[in-house]
Amino acid sequence: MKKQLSTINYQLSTMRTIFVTGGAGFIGSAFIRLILEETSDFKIINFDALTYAGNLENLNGLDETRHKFIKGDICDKEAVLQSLPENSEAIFNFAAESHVDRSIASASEFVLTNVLGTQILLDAARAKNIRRFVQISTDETQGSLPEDSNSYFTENSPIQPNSPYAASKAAAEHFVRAAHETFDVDTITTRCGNNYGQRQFPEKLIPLMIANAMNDEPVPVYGDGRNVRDWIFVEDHARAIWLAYLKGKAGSSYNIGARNERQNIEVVKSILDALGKPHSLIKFVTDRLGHDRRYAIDARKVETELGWKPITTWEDGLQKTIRWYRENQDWVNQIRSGAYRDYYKNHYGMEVGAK
Ligand code: NAD
Ligand code: TDX
Repeated sequence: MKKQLSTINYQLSTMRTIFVTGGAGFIGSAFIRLILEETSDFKIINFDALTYAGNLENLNGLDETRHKFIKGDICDKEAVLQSLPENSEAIFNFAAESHVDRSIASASEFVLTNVLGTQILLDAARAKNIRRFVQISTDETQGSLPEDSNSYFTENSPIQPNSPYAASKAAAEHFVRAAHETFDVDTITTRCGNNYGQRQFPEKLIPLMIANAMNDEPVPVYGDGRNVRDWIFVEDHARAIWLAYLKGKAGSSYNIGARNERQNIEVVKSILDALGKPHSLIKFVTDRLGHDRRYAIDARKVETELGWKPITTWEDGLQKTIRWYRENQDWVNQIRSGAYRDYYKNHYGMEVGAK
């Protein structure tokens, strides 16, 4: 026993610390799992405010000798400074208000967390001499692409956000750039397309459709259902972020995508088919305001400069995702009660989860 403990102490002392914000959410928790599984010399401080989207169950089973959870808000400067160890290897900023529809209903929380919170972390990175700052951004900061064209978002596409969510993430990108240009903070910005996979909060398209369809409830499709999103399995995104951290050039941005464009209606039909549910569950509903038509990412830079390629195909990823939701109905049902039902009724004018 004594020997084991001394080995652990030795490991901790030689380990390097990374500070992950928003690690109790969908992508942050997948990222933490990946780092704990695929590296042996990094320990993680996971700093998360546990908003409606954060869930400690997303962290079940993690190696507690290498993962420490701290409940805290990135807008709380003192809490950030207290929790962030001096000379840490990196900050990975996943923490955000992340849902476009909620930003249309009320944008202030998005400005606070996504903009002010990012600036507080940038200041903390300077104060604590952090080696690298990785900002997890989104393709949505680059606006919307025309349909049926060969246009793609590249790292040089203009930043022209359309939703309040995207505007807040774009503002954060600008502050990250400013920290690099003005203070020489070593920054990396990643811009990814639409993620799907295990543990995604069922307000986003894919988990919402799975949860409703599993319960034989209508699946709401906005507008004509022909908006296009470029889908990537969450673990492939997490791997790209890690490579961008390890190999990226200071001050650079990296657009991450798996070359997997799909119309929403096609995605929804695939989910219903996989679950053996009828297409009659599809209910076309009022379109989202300012609904971006198409996102599509040119991934050549991450592929060539970082040597990254997605591993999971759309077919495998969707199957894995659906299997996870089927096997974790308690996780889903816990979320689809209380505040979620109020949100759903208010947004869609329909009830879910009431059985
Ligand atoms: P999510 O909503 O599932 O998780 C966000 C997490 O951040 C939650 O755990 C929440 O508790 C935490 N959080 C929110 N406000 C906080 C605050 N003030 N302080 C500390 N923690 C706070 O989001 P996600 O889908 O995992 O997205 C993670 C990041 O990736 C976001 O920055 C998002 O903009 C970006 N992104 C998401 C996608 C996608 O498809 N989901 C695609 C590209 C980029
Ligand atoms: O009920 C729905 N019906 C519907 O048709 C919902 C929730 C969505 N949709 C449509 C809107 C979009 O065209 O599906 C598409 C995907 O919607 P979301 O899952 O809300 O994602 P999106 O708006 O594309 O933004 C996502 O990708 C980029 C994430 O939410 C962001 O956090 C990320 O930055």
